[in-house]
Amino acid sequence: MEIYAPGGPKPEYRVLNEDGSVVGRVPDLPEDRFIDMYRAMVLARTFDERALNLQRQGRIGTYAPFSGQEAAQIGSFAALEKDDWVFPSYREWAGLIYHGFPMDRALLYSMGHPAGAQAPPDLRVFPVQIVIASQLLHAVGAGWACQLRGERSVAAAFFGDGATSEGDFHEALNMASVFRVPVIFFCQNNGWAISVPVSHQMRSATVAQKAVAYGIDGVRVDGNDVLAVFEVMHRAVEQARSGGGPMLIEAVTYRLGPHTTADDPTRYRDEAEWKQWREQRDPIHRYRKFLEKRGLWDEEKESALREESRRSVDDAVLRAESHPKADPSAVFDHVYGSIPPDLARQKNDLMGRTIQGKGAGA
Ligand SMILES: Cc1ncc(C[n+]2csc(CCOP(=O)(O)OP(=O)(O)O)c2C)c(N)n1
Ligand SMILES: [Mg+2]
Repeated sequence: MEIYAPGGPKPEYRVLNEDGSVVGRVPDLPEDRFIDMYRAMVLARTFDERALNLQRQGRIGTYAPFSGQEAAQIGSFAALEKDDWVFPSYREWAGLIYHGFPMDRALLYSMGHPAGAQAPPDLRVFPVQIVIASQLLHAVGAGWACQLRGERSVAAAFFGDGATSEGDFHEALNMASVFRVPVIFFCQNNGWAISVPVSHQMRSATVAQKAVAYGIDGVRVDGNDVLAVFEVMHRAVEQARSGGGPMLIEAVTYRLGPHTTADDPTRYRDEAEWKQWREQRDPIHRYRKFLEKRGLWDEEKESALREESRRSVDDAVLRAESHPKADPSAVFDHVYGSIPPDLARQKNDLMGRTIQGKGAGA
C-alpha cells in the first residue's frame, strides 16, 4: 500500500534576497517596467497609510490595510492584461490601483458609496468580495465562459490563506481542474485569518500543496519578492491562456497592519515576529535595493516619488470627499433583477422617511 505522506514545506521561489541581491532569474523586462512596479508599490503604501489615517479621523468607514503585501499584489497584477477578469477580496487595493482602479473610488468603497464597487468600463474587475472564498467560484465561471467563447482572456481570483479552509475554495479548484479552466488562484498567505495564525487553520504544511489533490500545479513563492511573484504569475497566466488549465499560487507574505481598522493585533500577535517582517522583510525596501544596485534608482528619485505619491493621494481624497453623496435607497439595488415585494416595501418606507427627514430638517 502506498501512503501519501504530507510533504514538508517546499522552498519558496525567489529572485531577490532580503538585501536586494539577485539569487534567481530576473524577468526579462524593459527598464521602465521595473521602475513602474516600484512606483506602484510606493504609491500603494502611501495610499494605505493615508486610508488608515482617514479612518481614524472618521472620514472613511472600516478599512482593511494591505501594507506588507505590496509585492504580492503588484507582482501578480503586473502579469495580467486589461482584458483579463479580476475577482478581488477586500485587501487588494494595491493591485487594483496598479491595474487602473481609481484611488478615489477605492476610498469611496470605504465610505460605503456604491461607486466604490464600480470599476471603470475598460476594466474587467468585479466588486470587492467580503464573503470569504466565494469569488473563486465566480472566477471559475468567468474563466470557463472565456474558454467556451474562445477568448484569450483568463480569470484571476485573489484571496487569503483563511479562504483555503472554505468549501468554495475546494469546489472551485475541482471544477477548474476538471474543465481545464483558464483561471489563476492567487492566495496571499499573510500569516493570519483575523487573529487565527495559519498553523491553527490547517495541518498541511503549505497552501500550494493543496493543488496536488486536484491534479493541478501549485507554486509557493516568496510574496515579498515582487520579481519572483511576477515571474510565477506570468507563467501561470501563459499556461492558462494557452489551454494548459489552472494554477494555484501561494505567495508567502505578512500583514503588517491590523486585520481591519476594527482590529487590535497587539492582542494576539507576537511583537518580535512582526518586527522582523517589518524591519527585515519589507517588500518595498528589498526592491528598492535591487533597483539601486542596477543604477535605476537613487535618493533624489525616491524623494520626488514620495512627494508625487502624496500629492496623488491628496487629490484622490479631495475627489472622493467631494463626490456626490449616495442615495440611501441604493442599498436595495443591484442584488435582485427585480426587487422582491418585502424589499420593495422597505425601500418605499426608507424613501418616505428620507423625504420626510429632509423636509423636517430644512
Ligand atoms: C464566509 C465568511 N466567513 C467568515 C467571514 C468573516 N471573516 C472576514 S475576514 C476573515 C478572515 C479571512 O482571512 P484570509 O482569508 O486569510 O484573508 P486576509 O483577511 O488575511 O486577507 C473572516 C473569517 C466572512 N467574511 N465570510
Ligand atoms: Mg490571511
